[in-house]
Amino acid sequence: MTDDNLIRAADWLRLAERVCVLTGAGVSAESGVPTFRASDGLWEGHRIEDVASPEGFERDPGLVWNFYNARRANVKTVKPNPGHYALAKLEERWGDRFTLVTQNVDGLHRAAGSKNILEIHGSLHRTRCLCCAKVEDRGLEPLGEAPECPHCHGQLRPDIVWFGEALPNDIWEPALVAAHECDVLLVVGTSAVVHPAASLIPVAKGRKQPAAKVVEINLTPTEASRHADVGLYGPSGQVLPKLVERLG
Ligand code: BV8
Ligand code: ZN
Repeated sequence: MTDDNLIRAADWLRLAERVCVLTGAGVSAESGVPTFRASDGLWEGHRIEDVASPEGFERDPGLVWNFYNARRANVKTVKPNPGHYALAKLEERWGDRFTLVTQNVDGLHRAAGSKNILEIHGSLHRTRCLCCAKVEDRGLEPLGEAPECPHCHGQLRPDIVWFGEALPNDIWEPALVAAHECDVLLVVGTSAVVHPAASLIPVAKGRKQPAAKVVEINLTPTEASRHADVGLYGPSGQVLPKLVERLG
């Protein structure tokens, strides 16, 4: 990451009225949460359609609950890293004109103090009942292979958006607005492969003049890079604190 790219990004942020951030698994990598598409990716040993799709859950709910209980157990042992804390610090500067849209389900942004968070793919902490539809925050305790709803004894599923499922409107709409209205969009730690999350990036670029400035923070260029006005390449746990420091 070159200093003048950092300075450009900080200058754009300094002038920004509204800031939006889109994060992916890379922002939690330095906390010890495996990413999805790296060689040690999470999906290794599990086909997506078996563990992160409604069909897979229908076919073998026990396998899916084992997969999610293992992820809950992993996240229980980890802490936010300096990148999460830096984003919480940035939010203090803009308040409700700062929106953090995350694809992550690990809850680490909230643990680091971020407030205005849109968890567009749901959360490992929550379950949803297939019968009474009640959503509960169940922390990260193991829930066994066939947890029952405490209200109606119906079958529970993770409150997570699986492949082939629509994102919850009440979360996705505000994310679209935040991307459309922002002056700067930080795209942090995502391969920008999964849709519609990745479409937030061209949405920010496509809004009325002047188009938002897109800053990509990643280890390497990604699908997002072609929309980025600048790329800050390095571990987000190091780059984000440097950006906050530069902002002054
Ligand atoms: C939908 C919950 C329809 C699960 C997740 C073909 C083309 C385009 C789209 C599709 C297609 N075929 C199918 C689709 C649609 C599909 C999709 O996008 N598929 C992809 C794979 C092609 N999308 C869907 O199915 C969505 N729903 O389309 O519904 C519909 C519409 C209306 C009505 C009914 C139905 C639902 C998508 C949501 C799926 N759920 N998560 C779970 O988590 O258990 S997605 C999953 O991937 C995670 O949420 C994850 O966050 C997300 C994206 O991955 P990343 O976060 O980007 O992680 P990844 O490993 O890929 O990348 C990590 C990055 O970090 C890398 O770039 C790496 O370099 C970087 N990095 C690593 N370390 C660091 C770092 N950067 C900085 N610092 C570091 N230290
Ligand atoms: Zn129920």
